[in-house]
Amino acid sequence: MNDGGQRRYGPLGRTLVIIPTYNEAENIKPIVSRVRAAVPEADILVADDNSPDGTGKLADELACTDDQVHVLHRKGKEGLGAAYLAGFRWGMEHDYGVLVEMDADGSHQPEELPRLLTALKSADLVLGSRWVPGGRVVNWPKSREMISRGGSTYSRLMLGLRTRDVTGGYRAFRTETLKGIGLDEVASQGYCFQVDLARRSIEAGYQVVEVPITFVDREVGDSKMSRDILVEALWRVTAWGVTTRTNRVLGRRTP
Ligand SMILES: Nc1nc2c(ncn2[C@@H]2O[C@H](COP(=O)(O)OP(=O)(O)OP(=O)(O)O)[C@@H](O)[C@H]2O)c(=O)[nH]1
Ligand SMILES: [Mg+2]
Repeated sequence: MNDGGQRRYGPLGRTLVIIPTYNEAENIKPIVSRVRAAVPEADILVADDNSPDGTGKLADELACTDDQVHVLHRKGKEGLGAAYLAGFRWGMEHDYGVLVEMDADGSHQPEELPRLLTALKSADLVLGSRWVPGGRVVNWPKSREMISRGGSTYSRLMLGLRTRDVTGGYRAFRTETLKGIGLDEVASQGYCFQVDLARRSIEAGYQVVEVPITFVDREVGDSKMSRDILVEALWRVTAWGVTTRTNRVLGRRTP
């Protein structure tokens, strides 16, 4: 927990990079090989939701020839949040000390992961951040940037957070942090899953730091961004904001 920077952090332990996939056939092999090259000591878990394009089968082929690559086959598309929760549980059962979130489409550059892991030596959660000095986005349409920046700003204001990039999905958690925030109560499915984990970690008093990243827009494959995902994010963040404020007024802690 955050005690004014006085806390001593234990060793990180083994790292598991969790990559959720839905129809990422063109991306899965390149991303796995980039992670293996950038952080050779880390293991990888591909959490595939039975992608119709055969991503799961391609991941199995990688796992057959590399015992640091694992595949979690899930029965169908249930959203990013559910895939990560299943991946986190798998990582906890297998005693990893660090659980990393990374997209399959190359937006989160594996070559930047060592910097996130170095920062985690003295933190509970490291957020790869597009909106701190040194962070940036490459090739993103202005409309997407506005949605993302707007989502972060709205979430920060509603939830009273100081974090600049609350919606980003390139993160490194100490496993203890995820155990401490109570994953059983996390119901968010789409992108607000990321806001949910960030606010829970901050509200629980964990040391959350942002490290600048260069986010690169996907070059191949289709986006899973949808109107439903945005609507879910908007109503959940608004509901959390109202609850947080009400609890502050009543002097209660937000669950
Ligand atoms: N297992 C699983 N993975 C998902 C699901 N939805 C998205 N993903 C994966 O989550 C990661 C992020 O999804 P993206 O579609 O890249 O979302 P985005 O970055 O906002 O959209 P883009 O603009 O297309 O990059 C990718 O690796 C997806 O394959 C899902 O329902 N299940
Ligand atoms: Mg993407």
